[in-house]
Amino acid sequence: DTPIRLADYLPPSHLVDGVSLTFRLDPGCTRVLSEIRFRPNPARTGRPDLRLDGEGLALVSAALDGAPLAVQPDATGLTLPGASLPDAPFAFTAEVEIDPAANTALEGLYMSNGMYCTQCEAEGFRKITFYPDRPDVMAPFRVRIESDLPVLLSNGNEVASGPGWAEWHDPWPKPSYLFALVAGDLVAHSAGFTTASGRTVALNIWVRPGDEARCAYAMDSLIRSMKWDEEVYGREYDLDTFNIVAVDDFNMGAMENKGLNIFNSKYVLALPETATDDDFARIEAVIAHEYFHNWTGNRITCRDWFQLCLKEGLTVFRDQQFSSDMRSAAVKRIEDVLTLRARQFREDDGPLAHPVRPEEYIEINNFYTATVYEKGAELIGMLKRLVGDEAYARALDLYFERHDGQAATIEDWLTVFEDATGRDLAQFKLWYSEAGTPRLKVSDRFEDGRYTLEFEQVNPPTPGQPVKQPKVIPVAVGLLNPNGDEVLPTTVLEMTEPRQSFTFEGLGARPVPSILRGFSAPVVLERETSPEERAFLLAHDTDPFNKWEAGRALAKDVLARMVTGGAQPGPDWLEALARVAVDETLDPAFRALALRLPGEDDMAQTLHAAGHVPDPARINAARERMAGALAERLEPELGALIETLAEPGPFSPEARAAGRRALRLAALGLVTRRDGGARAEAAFRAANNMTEEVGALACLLEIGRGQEELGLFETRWAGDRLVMDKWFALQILHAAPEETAATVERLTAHPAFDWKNPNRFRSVVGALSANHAGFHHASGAGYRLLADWLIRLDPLNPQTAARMSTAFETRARYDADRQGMILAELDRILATPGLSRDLGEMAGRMRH
Ligand code: B3K
Ligand code: ZN
Repeated sequence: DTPIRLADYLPPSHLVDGVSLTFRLDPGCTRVLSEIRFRPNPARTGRPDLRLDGEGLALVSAALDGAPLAVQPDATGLTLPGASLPDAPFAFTAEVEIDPAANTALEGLYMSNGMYCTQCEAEGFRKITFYPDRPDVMAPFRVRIESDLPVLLSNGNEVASGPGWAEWHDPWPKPSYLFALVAGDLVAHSAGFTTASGRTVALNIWVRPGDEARCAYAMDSLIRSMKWDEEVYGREYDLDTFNIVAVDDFNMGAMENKGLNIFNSKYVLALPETATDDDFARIEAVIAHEYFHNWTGNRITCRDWFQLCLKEGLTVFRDQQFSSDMRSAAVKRIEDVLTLRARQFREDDGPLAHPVRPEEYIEINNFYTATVYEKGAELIGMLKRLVGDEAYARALDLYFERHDGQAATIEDWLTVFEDATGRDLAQFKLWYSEAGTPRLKVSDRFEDGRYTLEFEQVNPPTPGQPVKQPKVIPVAVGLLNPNGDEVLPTTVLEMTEPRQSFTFEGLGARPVPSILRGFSAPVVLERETSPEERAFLLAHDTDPFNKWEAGRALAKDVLARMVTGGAQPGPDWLEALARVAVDETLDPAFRALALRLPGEDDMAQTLHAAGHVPDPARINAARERMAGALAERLEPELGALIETLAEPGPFSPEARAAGRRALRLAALGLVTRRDGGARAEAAFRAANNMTEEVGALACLLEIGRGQEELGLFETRWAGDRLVMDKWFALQILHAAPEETAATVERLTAHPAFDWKNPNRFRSVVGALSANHAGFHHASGAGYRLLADWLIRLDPLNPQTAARMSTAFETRARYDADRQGMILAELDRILATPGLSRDLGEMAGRMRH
């Protein structure tokens, strides 16, 4: 498979003025009739060929301006020779046959529980009909759907319907990847929204009959998102209808198709009894994310797939802003940084590292990564910090004004900021082109009231990029005096050189620095800091992120010493944490985050970066001892915490109540290590919401108990797919390292293990690699099992198989035995006959 390169970009040979599609739906044999009105692109000369993408299509007939065409498609499409095409607008019509029932890859038109649905991003439209399936070809679509199913949906507004058919028109020119069609026996949870300019919009969330009572939270999130985008970005919705459909079989979270978002049902359906607080928070974020794409992604789309971060980084940034406004900004920032480090720093550290704007790919679906999304969002955050809030708002207005209706590039985006602010962003652009996480080393000195911070940035090599240039790094800094008062409020230092120092005058005593406040840049901060200083910042820092970070760093230092030297957790950390745990002036959600111990994968990454070879079993054992010591130290306080945090009255999904539940469950987890599970058993039985039911069960499983509760849970929830996904995942996530692989084997033999359903597959096979010590068990059983399942899934669903193969990306951290076993599994995958381009690319990159 040959790579596609950014440098090879050519504008399309032809533009499309309009598309009409007719679908005669049938599970095994759907007919798709298309009429595409082409016009030569004035930006291209010399009568170039017109290439239409098409895969797995049985061509019935084709015609050009009504005259039958004898064309022979090849494996990936068909070419209409330029010399044979009119030098003026013309219509290409075709009729093709496709088989949605046989489509297990869940890309293109497929079926899920008797319902038809589509997924076209990135290149699924070519599995529906012949078309220039590239995002820089934008056109208005008309769609006619013929089917006996009661609900027939497509993009835009419904313009006509009758028994067995419906017609839709989307007036907004869009690329084919935003096309969508749904047909099924569905019911709607409906509401209305009036935009700022007075347009009324019908809102519908379409679900399977029986699920309509589970849509209220998603609808509420949608309405809040619509309002927020008007208030904060001045962006209104632009159609008469906004439809969301929940689908059980879906490769990812959701899809922003114009006016017809299609969602994995886990990001729509929620009741207090079935969804946890984390589920509610994710529903809110994903609903917002897809809605926000209407402007950042749909009205302004990407010129080509190398520009993916143009829409994804910006839209993630916007959904993060929204969630911080709806919830606690401090807690949201901490959670986002935890995810960034766990997924993106990990990616940047291994063989899959790539720039936020990659320069080549084999399969574009492999580039919907933490780097493009989460690091992409960090770049927007840095840009905003560098230019200031007011200039950011002006630049965004200019971006919407200048590029509405266009397929744009990162250059366009940065030019908007340069024009709006007069700033040169040439150096900033390196963040888009160079992969890897910069290391920021800091040292300081104090003389005669002058305090100097000295920074050095190191940009480590990544695959294909041995040498890097210095980046512009916004470093938000504050200074505290020794009694804990802030003597310098947050100030953004702009680092542009490899080495740079900043001096602060007129200080009475040596200050304690709080560096990289709010995590102002996606870098690894390296600074020798004493436990006392960390404890001081945990107690006094006014920046909530750095306050948490100080506790985190303290815990990681302790855990690292325990793993490498077998030490016991010292009183510094225990006392500092005990104070936070009972400090009623702090948000319970923050206290819960402070009590969460560093994850095992995170520790392995940290130890590896510090020059050690991480031993997963030792990390697991040390973390257990650490939790045990914390439980012992906090024992006198835990009972009261659990009592006082109990929420009286009906369940509320809002952040305040969720934070209290999170702290209460953190305390329950610790108490369970002291009381043998008595309180967790009682909490499980008393639970009236899924957060506490599953939380209490996890506490029991963590100490090797909970078998009876697992049985009760299964009996209660056997009919609920989303809840049963939790039942599967929990047992694997909390299995002892030596039992993890066996647990997976047992559960994959369970009759409810429907491995063709991506959610269920992820809840079992994904949970395997999320259990660090279990997956990396010295026997290699975890590696073998994962490879077995990837090889089995690949022919059916290459996208999901490829995504889950990233469990192997951390190979280089471990000892020679483990590395050898991982390599053997990658080789076994690569030797599989008929391996997909998706999994082949991933395994190949990880092999080298
Ligand atoms: N744009 C989609 C992701 C499509 C993934 C294709 N493999 C969802 C989102 O980011 O909003
Ligand atoms: Zn997105």
